[in-house]
Amino acid sequence: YTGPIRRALISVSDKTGLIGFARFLADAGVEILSTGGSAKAIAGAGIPVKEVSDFTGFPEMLDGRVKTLHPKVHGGLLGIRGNADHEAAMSEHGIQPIDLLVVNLYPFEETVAKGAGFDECVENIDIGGPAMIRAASKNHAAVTVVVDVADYDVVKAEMQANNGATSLELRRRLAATAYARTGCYDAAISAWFAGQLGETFPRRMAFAGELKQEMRYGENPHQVAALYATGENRPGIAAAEQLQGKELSYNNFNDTDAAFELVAEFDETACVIVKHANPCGVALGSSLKDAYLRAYSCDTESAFGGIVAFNRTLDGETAEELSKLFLEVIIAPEISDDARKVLETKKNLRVLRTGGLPDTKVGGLMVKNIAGGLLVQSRDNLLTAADLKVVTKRQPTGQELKDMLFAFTVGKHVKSNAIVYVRNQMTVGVGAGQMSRVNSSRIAAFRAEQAAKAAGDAESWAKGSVVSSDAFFPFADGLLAAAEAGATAVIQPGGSIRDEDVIKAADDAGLAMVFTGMRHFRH
Ligand code: 93A
Repeated sequence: YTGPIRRALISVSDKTGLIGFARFLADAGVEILSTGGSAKAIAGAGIPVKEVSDFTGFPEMLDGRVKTLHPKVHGGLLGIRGNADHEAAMSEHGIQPIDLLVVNLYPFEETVAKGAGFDECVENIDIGGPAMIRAASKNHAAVTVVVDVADYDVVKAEMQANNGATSLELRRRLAATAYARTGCYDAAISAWFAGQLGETFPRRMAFAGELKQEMRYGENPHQVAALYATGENRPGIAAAEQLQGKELSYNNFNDTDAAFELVAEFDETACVIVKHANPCGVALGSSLKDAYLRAYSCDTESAFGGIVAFNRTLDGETAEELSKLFLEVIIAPEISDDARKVLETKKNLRVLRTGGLPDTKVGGLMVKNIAGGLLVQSRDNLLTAADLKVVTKRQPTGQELKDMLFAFTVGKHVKSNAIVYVRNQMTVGVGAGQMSRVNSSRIAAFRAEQAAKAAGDAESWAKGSVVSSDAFFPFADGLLAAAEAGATAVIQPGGSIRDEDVIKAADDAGLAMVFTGMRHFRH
C-alpha cells in the first residue's frame, strides 16, 4: 500500500511545530494517535487525537517507560502491506496499519550537557521511541518516518502534491535520516556510559556528529568536505558565530582552530597569526594592538592571507591595523562594535566570535584516520611550568625563564620538529615540520634574521633570544646552531642518551638550559 497516509502516530519530546503539522494531518483526513504529553498538546489545540493507550487497549505504565511498546503499535508499523500472510495476521489480531510515524526522542544529549546526575540521565534514555523509529524505517516501503522537526515541511509538501501520499524516494531518505538519529543517540548514550565507568577506551566506540556545513571543497579543490559538530561544550571554531565574510573553507576551519587553541593558552593579552596550521607570529602585548603588531613583525611575509586569533575582545584600533593587511579569518571571544564597523568594509574577510575561550587543560580524545583504523589519543592538554629542571651551570634569568615558557607553549602548537625562538614574549623565528631537528633550527634562525631585516635592524632578532625545542636535541648540533644564531637560553624536554654532550655544549657556549621532562610532538 502506497496510497494516502491514513493513520499517524505522533510522540514527540520537542513540540516545536507540532500543532501546525498535526492540524495539517487532521485536515488531510489522517487519524492521529499520540502519547500522553503530545496527545494533550494536540487535543489542547482542538485537533482530534486518539491516545495510544486507547488504540492498544493497554495503559501507559511504569512512569511512561512503557507507552508504545505494544504489538498493536509495532505490528502496525512493521506489517508488510500487500503480503497476504501479514495482512491475515494483522486482521486476526486487530492490528491496524500506521502509515506515518512522527517521533523525536527524550532529550538525552541535552540532559547530559546540562550536567544532570546519573539517574536523571538514565531516565532520559528513550526506549520506545527508537524502537518505533527503527521499525518504521525498516518498513519504509510503506511507512513514512519523521524524526526531525525540520522535515515536517517536506512531508507536508509531498502529501499536498500527491493526494496525501509520499514518494518512495522520500521515505527512503527519511529512513536513512532516522537510522542516523538512533545511531547517534546510542553513540551519545554509550559515550556517556563509558565516561561514567571511567573507561577511556571501551571495546567499541561510536562517534556522533551533526552535519553543520558542507564546504565547496576540502583541503584541495578535488576533495569534498564538510563539518560535523560534536556538540562539545567548548568555545571554539566549530561553534563560532560568523559575523561577516565568505563561507569558511576546510583550510580556514583547520587553520583557525590551530590559531584559537594556541591563543587560548595565554592568560595575558595575546595574538596568534597562523598559516598552514602553524603559527608564523605569536606575541603578548601591552594592548591588543601591540600584541598584533608584535606578532605580525615576526614574519610579515607569511602573515599575508593569514588567520589572526585573539584572546580578548577585538577593539577598533586593532581592527584598523588588521584592515591594512589581506587576511582570511579573524577570530576572537568578542568583537566590539567599533571593530565591526571597521571590518565591515572588507566584504570577504571572515570575522568570527566564539563567546569565550576554551579551557586548554580540559581532557578529551583526539581522532586521526589511518588506513583501516582510527588512531585515538588524549588531548595534549598539559604543559610543564612547575617541574623545570636547570641542567646547566648558568641559571636562566627571570626574563629568560618567562620567554622559555612562552616559547615552549608556542612549540606545543607547531608541527614537529618544532623550534621556536622567542625574545621578550614574542616569537622571532619559528621552524616547523622538518624531518631533522637541526634543519628546523636553521629555518628558525633564518626567520629571525629575516624579521630583523624587515624591521631594518642590523642584528638578527635571534640575538639575546631563548630557543625551545618540542623534543630533546639528539645531538649537540641543533643546540649549537641556536647558540650561533645568538640564543642565550634553551628549553627542551631532555631525555636523550646524549644529554651529557648537549649539556656540556650548552655550558661551553655559556647558555642556560632547562629540561621540562615533557615532550610535545604534533603531527
Ligand atoms: O519511556 S519510553 O522509552 N517508553 C515508551 O514506550 C515510549 N514511547 C514513546 N519513551 C517512549 N516514547 C517517547 O516519549 C518518545 O520518543 C517521545 O520522546 C516521548 C513523548 O512523550 P509525550 O508524548 O508523553 O510527551
